[in-house]
Amino acid sequence: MNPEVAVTLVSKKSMCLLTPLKHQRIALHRLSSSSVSQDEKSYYITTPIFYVNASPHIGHLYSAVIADCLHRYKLLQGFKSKFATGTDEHGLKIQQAAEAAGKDPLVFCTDVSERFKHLFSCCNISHTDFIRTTEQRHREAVEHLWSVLWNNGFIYKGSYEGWYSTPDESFLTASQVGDALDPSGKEIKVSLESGHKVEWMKEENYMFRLSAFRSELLDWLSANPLAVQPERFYQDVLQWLQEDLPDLSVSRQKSRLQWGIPVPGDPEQTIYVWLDALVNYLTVAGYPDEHSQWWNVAHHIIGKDILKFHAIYWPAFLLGAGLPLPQTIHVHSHWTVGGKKMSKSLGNVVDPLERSQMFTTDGMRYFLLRQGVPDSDCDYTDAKVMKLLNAELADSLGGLLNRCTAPALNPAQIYPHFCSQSFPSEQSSGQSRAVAEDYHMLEAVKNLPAVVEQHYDTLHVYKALEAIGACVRQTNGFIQRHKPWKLDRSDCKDQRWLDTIIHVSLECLRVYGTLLQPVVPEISNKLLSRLGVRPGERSWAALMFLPKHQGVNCPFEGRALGSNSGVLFSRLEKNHTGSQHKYKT
Ligand code: ME8
Repeated sequence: MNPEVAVTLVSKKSMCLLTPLKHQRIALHRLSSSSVSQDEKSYYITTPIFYVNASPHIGHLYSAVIADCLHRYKLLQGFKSKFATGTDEHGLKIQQAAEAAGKDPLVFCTDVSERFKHLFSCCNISHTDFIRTTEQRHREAVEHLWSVLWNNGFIYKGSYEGWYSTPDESFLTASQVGDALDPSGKEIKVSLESGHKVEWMKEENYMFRLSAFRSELLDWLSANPLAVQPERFYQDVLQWLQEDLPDLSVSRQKSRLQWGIPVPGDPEQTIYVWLDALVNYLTVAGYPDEHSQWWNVAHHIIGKDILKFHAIYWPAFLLGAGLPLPQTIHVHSHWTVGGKKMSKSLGNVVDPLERSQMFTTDGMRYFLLRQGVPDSDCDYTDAKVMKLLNAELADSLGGLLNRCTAPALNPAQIYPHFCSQSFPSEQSSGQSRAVAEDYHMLEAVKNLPAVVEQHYDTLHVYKALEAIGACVRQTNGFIQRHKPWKLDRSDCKDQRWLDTIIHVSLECLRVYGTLLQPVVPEISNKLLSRLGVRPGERSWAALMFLPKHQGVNCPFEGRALGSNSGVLFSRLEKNHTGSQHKYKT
């Protein structure tokens, strides 16, 4: 045990229960894996619940957009999907922020929580549940889980002495703490990971027997190599499990922390905010009532800053309560600004609401998912957003739609007929007008859904968008190569070839529009509506590309295009007004 964290056992009520419980837990594991097939078509995705001590920034929106993308993708695949987000409202940090604002804590929390809700609704975040930890249903879930852990012997009363970081609401060992100077030049101790100030604390409180779970956590990780993704974060967790794993303090004295859920049966103690917060995932699943339909298929999206809480503490709490573990913990890296972490004191916080008004909601969603890489941090600039959106959404994708639907090339405004002689399914001479590159393009677009699916599933959305972008460029190249505007419309062979070029290009656009729905729902809707693709024809199952090449009737052939509702994505222009950069579409 770490010498800085001295734990004195006051109650040993529980020690003898370990062996039978281990059997019970293993049995529960089996039960949960055998119920996977029954829940095959259910999916449950969560974001972290966000602290209400400050307004949302692009990092928060990023986590929500990733989860929203996955939720929409699963719905398109025919899953029943639950998507939870919300706000984390208890704890010392919130208590102090409310005090500083001179507000009643609940009023303060409601205020900031509403700002998150507003942002999410403006950005088309289609969560099915928004949880606040101050809700009664959550309190019941936390109290229940606490009682189960207590009854199972994993909570005991002890005394904690060690470092605590209020901004992180986290306990730290001596090796996680370093020296630093505060702005006035005073020597202070800080968390090496977050850089936040830490304080020495000594208190009698309740401890969770975290140390008892090391081998089970290792077993879980080795049996589930994809439980924590990407791989580098999985390795971090394994590394932490090699280090000291002291028992965890799971309550604070009420005299220090009033803003929280009291320990059941001991109102002089308040439950530790992280235990409280993590249970939100169970609350939304229905816990303590029937929850297995969702809990057995739970996937968490988190930032790298809260990995230890999710990949060590949370599974240990669940094991202690005999509950199944989450299927996947998807970890993403951070957005920085000017190479630095966003912070109020540096004045570099990027307001997501303002940016989504500047660049449009879909523009912002696209940028975050196209540029954000789970493995490494990414620096945000407005100039990058403008350049990317102009190139990929306005010019490449928007330009392609424009070309295929322009009255000059498509005067009848229909999904034209495909001519198999002009573009046979196998490359051949004869009357074929198609060349080798055209067949390469068809192959790429045909394989695209599988490629995108694989990248969405592993949350490498940027790779999916890269693959779609490459196909869009190929389709633009296809049109450029054959210059349909130069064909002689009075010649029926030329007319058939022109129709075929447009038909194939619209088929490509239909695939791109369908695959892009989870990322840019409004743009995709506009695109698919313009092509005349009906709402019931936009699912993954309806994604057969160019059916005419597979000897199947194409339901779109000859159908009228949808009405023209303007350009797909307007180019963004930079307006210099004083030192401010403004963007307009
Ligand atoms: O930690 N880049 O809440 P929080 C990308 N309440 N994502 C970022 C980010 C950045 N710069 N900054 C924050 C808490 N995030 C707890 C969570 S869950 C049971 C309790 C995102 O408001 C990222 O998902 O500090 C990170 O993990 C989360 O916001 C932290 O939000």
